[in-house]
Parts: sequence; structure tokens; C-alpha cells
Amino acid sequence: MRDANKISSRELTPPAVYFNRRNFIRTGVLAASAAATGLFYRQLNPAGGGTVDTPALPGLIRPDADAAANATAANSGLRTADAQTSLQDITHYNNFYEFSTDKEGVAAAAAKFDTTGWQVSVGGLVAKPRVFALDELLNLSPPEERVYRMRCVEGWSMVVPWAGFSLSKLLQAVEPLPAAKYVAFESLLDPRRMPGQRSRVLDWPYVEGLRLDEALHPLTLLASGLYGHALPPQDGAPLRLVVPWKYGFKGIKSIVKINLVAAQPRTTWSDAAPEEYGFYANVNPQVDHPRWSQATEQRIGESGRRPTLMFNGYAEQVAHLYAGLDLRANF
Ligand SMILES: Nc1nc2c(c(=O)[nH]1)N[C@H]1C(S)=C(S)[C@@H](COP(=O)(O)O)O[C@H]1N2
Ligand SMILES: [Mo]
Repeated sequence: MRDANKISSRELTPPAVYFNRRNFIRTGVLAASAAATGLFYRQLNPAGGGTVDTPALPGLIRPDADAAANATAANSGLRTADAQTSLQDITHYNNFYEFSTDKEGVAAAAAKFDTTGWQVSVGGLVAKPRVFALDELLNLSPPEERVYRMRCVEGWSMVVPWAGFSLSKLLQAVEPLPAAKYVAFESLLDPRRMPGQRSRVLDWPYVEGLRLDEALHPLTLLASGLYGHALPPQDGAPLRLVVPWKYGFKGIKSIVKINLVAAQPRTTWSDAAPEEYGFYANVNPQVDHPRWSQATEQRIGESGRRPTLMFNGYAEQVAHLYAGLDLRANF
């Protein structure tokens, strides 16, 4: 178990330097920048402020104007009442290895990322495979604001007001065939635009997956914005996945491909370190990471640690998906 108050100098070394010095151990990457970093970052960057350059999202549906709708949304997990993390923190403390392994360096490294002409191919075991231009895809449904807790496997967390719609709306549009059991996602592969891909820190492109029933759950969000604006590059522009009851690494960014498939797809982090990161990656305070406890978390912007909740506080909504599944074996 780690003690966040005892920060060794090794843990405070920027990951890039750490890799060079240690001659780089792939499975140590996430851990090298784990729990301690959240505390360090918070001390340097008091909460508040922050601006975003991306355009405001027209027609964003925000149920908070209506008390009754808001209560319903809170019960369904669509809007947590937890305090929202500042825009500054959400956009300057990022994991996005395609740009940088330094959380505080991602924003600058991704600032000029050009998403003009973005397309998303949706296919595999579906009746109506299709390559969507981004706007066509976004026009499937108006964006809704969803306020979700996000818990990174490293032990820090945030509360983010996302904008987007349920992934189920896209999946229904392409009509999954009965043989489809999983959904496989792929991020952009383009080392010219994503400089981190010139290093072999991970196998590119970044890939992720969900069971089809998880993908169809109404909380599973295809996000195109946050804080009422289009997604900034560092948060996964122009389109990313958000699965609030799972560790943050399931939330694949800058998606270009979605395939419905019959067998469980490979996923980037479980490929990189299968003993440490599983396919399910459900937030679970009772199942520790082999190298640190998952019982508590550092909420960015808060002091001290708070207990981590089963399924990140979404048990009421999603626990039924895992009835009969051994959550220790299927971590
Ligand atoms: N393509 C891609 N998606 C990714 C990552 C990444 O490195 N590449 N990092 C993941 C991890 S570990 C986390 S915690 C979240 C971080 O999202 P945020 O930076 O918007 O908070 O993105 C996830 N999605
Ligand atoms: Mo993460």
C-alpha cells in the first residue's frame, strides 16, 4: 500500500526523465506517475479559473434548470451532485500518451492537433456499416450534459461535466447483428499529428473494448464536449468514450473506428501489462492493483483522500451487468 504523504524523489521525477534513467520499463509507466502526482499537482495548481478555446456547443441539453428533471438525473447517475472539477484542472492534468506521458505537458503538446475532416468508421457485425463524417455522427442526437465522476486507475479522480449522447444511439443506428457480442474501439494512428506515437511507450493505435451490454448501457457516453464546449484536444477531441463506472483508461480518446465483434477484443493496457490491467476495469475498492491499494482516491482540487466507491458510485445502475461474474478474476 502506498502512502500519498510520503512522496519519494523518484515519484516526483517527470516520467520522460524516469524512462531514460531506468532504461524504461513498460509496465511501470502508469505507476511511475501514480497517486503522488495528484497531490503534487494540486499543491502547484490551486483550483479555479481556466478557459477553453474550442467553440460552445449549440443546443446543449442541461436538465439542471428543472429541479424534477435534475432529481431524476441524479438517481439515474446522469448527474452527480459532487462538486465539479475546475476547467483548468480537467484540461491541464491529462493522460493522453499519444501526445505526452507528462500529464501537465499534454495540453501544450496537443494544442495544435488538427481534427479537420474527421471521420469515424462504424462496422463489423452490423446490418448497416457506415463511415460517418463527424458532423453526421453528432447529428444523430442532441448533446446532453452528463456530470460523471472519473476515477483513474492510478488513484486520482475528477468530476467532469461532459457533453454527448449515449453510445447506444450510434450502435442502434448501425443495427448490430445477433452475433455481435463486443464493441472494439480504435484511436487515431498518425505519428505526424500525434508525436507520442513516435515512441513505443504503448502499442499504437490505442485500442479499447466493451461487452455489448456495457456499450448499450445508457450511462456509456460518446462525448464530444465538456463544460459546454467542444472537447479540447487534450481531452480526446473530437470524440471520446466515457464509461463512468470503469477506470479512466477505458475512456478511449480521438476515436476513428468502432467495430462490433464476436470475441472479446484486445485492449491496450491489458496487452501492455496483463497482470495489472484487465479487460473489465470496473472501479472496485476491494480489488487492489498489484502495486497499490484502490481503496481510496485523491479527488483533484481536494485535500486528503476519499474512499473509492464500488463501481465508482454507479453500483445501483450497473451492478446487475456483472451478476455471477467473479470480479476478482475478471478485474
Ligand atoms: N487514446 C488514448 N485514450 C486515453 C488515454 C491515452 O493515453 N490514449 N489515456 C486514458 C487514461 S489512463 C485516462 S485516466 C483518461 C484521461 O482522460 P482526461 O485526460 O480527459 O482526464 O483517458 C484515457 N483515454
Ligand atoms: Mo488513467
